[in-house]
Amino acid sequence: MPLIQTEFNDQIGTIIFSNPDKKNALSKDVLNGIINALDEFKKQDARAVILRAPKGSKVWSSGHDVHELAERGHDPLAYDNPLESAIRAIEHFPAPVIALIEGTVWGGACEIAFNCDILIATPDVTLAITPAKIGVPYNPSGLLRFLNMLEMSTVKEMFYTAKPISAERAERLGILNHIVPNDKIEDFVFEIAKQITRNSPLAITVIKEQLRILGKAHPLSPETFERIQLLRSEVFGSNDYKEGIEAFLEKRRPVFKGN
Ligand code: LCV
Repeated sequence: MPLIQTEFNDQIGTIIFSNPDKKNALSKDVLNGIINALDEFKKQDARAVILRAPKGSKVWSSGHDVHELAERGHDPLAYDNPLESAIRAIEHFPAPVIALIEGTVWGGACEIAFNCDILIATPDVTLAITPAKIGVPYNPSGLLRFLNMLEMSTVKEMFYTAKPISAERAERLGILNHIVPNDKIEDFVFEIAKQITRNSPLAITVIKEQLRILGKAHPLSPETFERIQLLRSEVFGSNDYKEGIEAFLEKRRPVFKGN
């Protein structure tokens, strides 16, 4: 199956990403494929986009491709990282992007899904935020994205434990817009997308951009930003970060020493 398949019907674009050997991990090729598909749909004036893994996936996505994470001493989630670029492509796409989620969602894939405009999932879905499991220092814009959706206490629990939360809890927290049975989710998502295409695309584009700007209205002084970056460099320069990746690749539990 190709990494990216696209469909375009009734002004609705569908992007099906897959990376079967790595549980749909978001490799740079998958991420660039999503970005290119969005560019194509923009040219076709898509009024809504559905982002999904292949039907029946047990793992929606296992997150960032760990093999591609930057080595120790380099920022694994820098501004130009393909994951960050794909997230911005979703945020800046002029029409709503709907995440159709089946299966488990891990790490950076949570951020991709959370940045979609509407999230619709099947009951078996779980969501896990995993940087602490790998020793990755998350980036400020990523943390802010989660803080825009969740209470601080929930963000802290999800980041500190790295444990998956259920679809039912995610809906209660406001992460998921709807939980729909597996045999009904495609029609349900397409119906919502069709409803969106019946409304004013210009109004929706401007409302989406206003919400993006207002959602980020957290002024940071340059000094504060620089301090955050220094803190992050202490992590991505650490032995723990190196150990987190090595442990994953060697399929063993990491032994973090806090340095
Ligand atoms: C590369 C993989 C991956 C993968 N990359 O199947 O958000 S952050 O900051 O944390 C960011 C850095 C990030 O997103 O990091 C990645 C976070 N993701 C995770 O922690 C999930 C890692 N994956 C898993 O826990 C398991 O693979 C799940 C539970 C998803 C599925 O388990 P299952 O037993 O069904 P395997 O673990 O056997 O995986 C099958 C193949 O996919 C590769 C994995 O290395 C294995 O490859 P081999 O067949 O060559 O051994 N794989 C899985 N996830 N993120 N490769």
